[in-house]
Amino acid sequence: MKLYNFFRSSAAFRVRIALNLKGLDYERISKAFAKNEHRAADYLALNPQGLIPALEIDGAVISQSLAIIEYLNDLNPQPALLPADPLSRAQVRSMALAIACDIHPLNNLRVLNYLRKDLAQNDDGVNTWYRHWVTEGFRGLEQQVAKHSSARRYCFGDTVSLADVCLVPQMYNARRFETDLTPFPTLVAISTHLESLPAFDSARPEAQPDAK
Ligand SMILES: N[C@@H](CCC(=O)N[C@@H](CS)C(=O)NCC(=O)O)C(=O)O
Repeated sequence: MKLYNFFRSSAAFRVRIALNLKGLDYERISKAFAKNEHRAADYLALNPQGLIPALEIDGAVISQSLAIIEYLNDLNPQPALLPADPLSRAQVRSMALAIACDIHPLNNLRVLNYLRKDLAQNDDGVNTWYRHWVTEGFRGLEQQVAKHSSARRYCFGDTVSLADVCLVPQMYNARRFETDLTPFPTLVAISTHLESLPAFDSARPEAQPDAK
């Protein structure tokens, strides 16, 4: 398996966590954003969406981190990243998608670059935008997770799930942009616990070979 990866990519961070949880070996192929390597013709030929990550596996290429993780989960069922019963599955996906569809895309690099370059926003404007959308998304998620977490160790129940895999990278980015996290004690407690687990710790950006 080859993971088209960049240490800074939080969507790739999700996939790295899932690969670690499943104990799977993979080759990392770094695509540096600063050099626009994710927009180069060779990568676009593999992933026309031009975003990181993509996984090459058995001659196929899969883009979109959640599609990759669900595929890995189908092939390697343990530990299960989605619960068995349909309602619980939907609730875990609801949390994961609140991050992956409602927070992350608004704060992606290309969005921040557009704000900065095309709409002439300075750092202050860009950072305010970033924090606004994390805060907005975390507000609902905090309540959702508080309802479903058993002991503030995992987002749903008392086992690791797709929601946890999405939470930690988003929390990492929220901290990087100095978002005030005091309104989100449940999310902070869960993320702190998860970050102590080896599968999460070794997936963090600073632990990647291409981190500068
Ligand atoms: N929904 C996609 C998002 C992928 C994505 O936006 N990746 C970011 C890095 S986290 C990226 O490639 N950004 C490059 C850019 O914005 O130019 C997924 O979950 O894989």
